[in-house]
Amino acid sequence: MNIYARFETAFRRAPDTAALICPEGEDWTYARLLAEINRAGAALAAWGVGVGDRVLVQAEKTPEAVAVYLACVKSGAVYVPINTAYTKPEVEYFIADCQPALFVASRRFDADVTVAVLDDDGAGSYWRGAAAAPVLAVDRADDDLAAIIYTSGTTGRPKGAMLTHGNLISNVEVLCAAWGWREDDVLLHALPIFHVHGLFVALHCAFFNATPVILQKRFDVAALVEELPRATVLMGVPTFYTRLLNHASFDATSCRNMRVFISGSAPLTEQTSAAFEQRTGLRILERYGMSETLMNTSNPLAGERVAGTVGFALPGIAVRVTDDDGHELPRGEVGNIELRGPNVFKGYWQRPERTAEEFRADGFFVTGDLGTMDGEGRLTIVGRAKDLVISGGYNVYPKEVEALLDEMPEVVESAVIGVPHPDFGEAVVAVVVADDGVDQARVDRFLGQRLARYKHPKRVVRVDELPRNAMGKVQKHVLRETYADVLET
Ligand code: MLC
Ligand code: AMP
Repeated sequence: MNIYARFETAFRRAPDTAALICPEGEDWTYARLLAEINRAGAALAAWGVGVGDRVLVQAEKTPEAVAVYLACVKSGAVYVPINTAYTKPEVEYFIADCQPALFVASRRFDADVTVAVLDDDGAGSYWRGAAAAPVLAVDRADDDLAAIIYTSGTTGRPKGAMLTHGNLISNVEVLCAAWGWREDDVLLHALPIFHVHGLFVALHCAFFNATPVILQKRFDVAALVEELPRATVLMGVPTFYTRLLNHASFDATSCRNMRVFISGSAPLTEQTSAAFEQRTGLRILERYGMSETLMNTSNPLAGERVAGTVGFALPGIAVRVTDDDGHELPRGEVGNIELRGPNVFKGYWQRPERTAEEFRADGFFVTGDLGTMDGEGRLTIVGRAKDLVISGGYNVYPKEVEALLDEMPEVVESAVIGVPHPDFGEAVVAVVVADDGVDQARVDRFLGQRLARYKHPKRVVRVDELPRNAMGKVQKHVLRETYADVLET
């Protein structure tokens, strides 16, 4: 079934309920949202988007962008959201890879693809010729694609994880039950809507129940604290929680109506968890997910939430910890986290070999995360087999940054690592073998038009040589230890 049909059934039952509460603009009821989805659907049709066509979207977080997302899914198109921070060369890669029928952008974009400008009422605008006639949701099978979410691997460029209607439906059903979603819940939404956390976890839970969403354009801690009293649920990355704790007026009173604070996308430290509980009396509920699999495990809503763990496998999802041959390890041992279930994606867009490499013969997906499971089935993530930095919940692939640094004429070689950062949990540092002239400013200038800002090294360290093992491989763990303190200010 088309997941949108499930949303629409809920929306129709609650036409007068606030859907999107916009502190910086006009609020939309669910009746208004339905009308805007029809308008966006008509616009998609006018732009020639058909069933199965990819719609690439790099848009600011607005109610209109939400309507475009829902209209894409409704019309059977495949929604492909990308980070608003990406530079032109990064966007061009996604255009070439997913071959969209339409690129919906917040601003004008000069490329060899049809571009609809979302926030511009002039010529070339997204809404051109869009009559708001209602149309039915296009029938979709569970196995049909709803979205492609780009994520990088350990090698090469970003790969598109193909998520189906069945993946999305099964996950939102499981999450609404696990987190006890209520008719009177109000979601405070400060995450970006181009990743699974903000889009398929947060928005879907609210839309499935047609409950209100306070849609904040971006994360701003003061604005968040201001809105908290009228919310019941917040979903965030750990940086949200450390910033809340650093905000003087955040206390138990701000949380008086809060039912649950949920954290994910990056490790929540036990320290943050304890400090949060001490300040508010509430224990953050941590869960674990990925672009390829949506949500996999969660601490319980009722029952003990153990800090430092990501809880139990969600219903219907099998989680195991294995050795490198895929054999399940005894409880308590550390190994690869593998998963199987209706939440697991269909494969990487147009990369069957890469897809095959990441699945076991019995259908388990190898996540690249390392973990251990206790006797009760609680999972703890202890590290990553993949070379990946998670900074403030954004993934940065060292290979991508290294490849660009190595293009600098003054750089002989480079190694990019993640080191502890007080705000982002972990952040990017580049260790380079290079001429004297290479410093932070020079690197920033070089990467400027080529790489999204959040991927830029927060510190560039110049060395004479990189540590290598007997095989000649750069020993990143040595670098991580050596430079562990460089960002702890
Ligand atoms: C912003 N900057 C970052 C950064 N975010 N640097 C490193 N890591 C980050 N995460 C940099 C900008 O480039 C800029 O640099 C400066 O910080 C200020 O930018 P900003 O946009 O004003 O930052 P801010 O709004 O404070 O953003 C921080 C943040 C944001 C934590 C709110 O990063 C965020 O929303 N993160 C959530 C990401 C997310 O949704 N992840 C889910 C992935 S899904 P300069 O140099 O220009 O000053 C997933 C699966 C799952 O992982 O399990 O959920
Ligand atoms: P992404 O590819 O952006 O979807 O990021 C997914 C990765 O985020 C996972 O493979 C984990 O490494 C990490 N992740 C998600 N949730 C958690 C969590 N609660 N604790 C630690 N890491 C997490």
